[in-house]
Amino acid sequence: IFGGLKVSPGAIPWQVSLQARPSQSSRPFSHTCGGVLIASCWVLTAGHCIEPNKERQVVMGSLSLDPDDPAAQVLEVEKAIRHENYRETPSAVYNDIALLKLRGANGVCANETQFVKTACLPTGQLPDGMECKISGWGATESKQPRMINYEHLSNYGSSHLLEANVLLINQEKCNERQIYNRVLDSSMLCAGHLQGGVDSCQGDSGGPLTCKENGAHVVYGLVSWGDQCGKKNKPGVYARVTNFLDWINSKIQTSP
Ligand code: 4AZ
Repeated sequence: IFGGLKVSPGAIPWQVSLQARPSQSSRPFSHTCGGVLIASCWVLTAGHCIEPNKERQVVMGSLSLDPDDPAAQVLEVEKAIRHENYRETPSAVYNDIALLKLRGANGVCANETQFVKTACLPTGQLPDGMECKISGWGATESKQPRMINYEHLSNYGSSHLLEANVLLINQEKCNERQIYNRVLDSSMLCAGHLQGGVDSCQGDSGGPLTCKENGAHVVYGLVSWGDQCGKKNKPGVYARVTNFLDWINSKIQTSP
């Protein structure tokens, strides 16, 4: 997170860290993406966070990702479901959404605590200009590396969960020539500050953009892509969760 502040304990209890390692490896898991807990056994993340042939786990309840944190809950990922129309081009990432089913027993995976809670799904579109919140362990404005090596995240990403407030940006405005020049479709939305400085960044992908809808925190977007981070006229682009409500419900309902 560019231009962010440290999150207080329990303030973003639906934030998870998606961690991966090569299949059949004994290497440690390392943070690769954010995610959002939407039910005890289900996490929403970005489609581009799902690489093949990885073993995955999620960590929740901990701001520092320290496995010795007594509030941390570590859960195995039983399966990862990427959207069937996920597509990456040099200019954009389309339908950038995936569901992770966590391993548990009798429909219980994550345990609700002061530090672990689900976020709600949105029910409709929210107004342009609304203030919403992003969070993650990704790259910050300081020490911007040329490339991020997640095996050494603490060198480049944030070792503490960070948050920032961003504004929802009008879709037509964000598709203007000087911003994203017509590459945005209905699977995306823009949020940020057109003057620059406050933004999501690499390592925040898949994590939440939450807004208040009728008093409830709803996951309105998932960190997806952007032209670098914190640049003027290059706001963050988020997967537009309202576009995928039927997809989410159908996957959760039909999963054995
Ligand atoms: C990335 O590379 C990335 N400023 C994520 C978010 C943004 C840019 C890049 C948005 O994962």
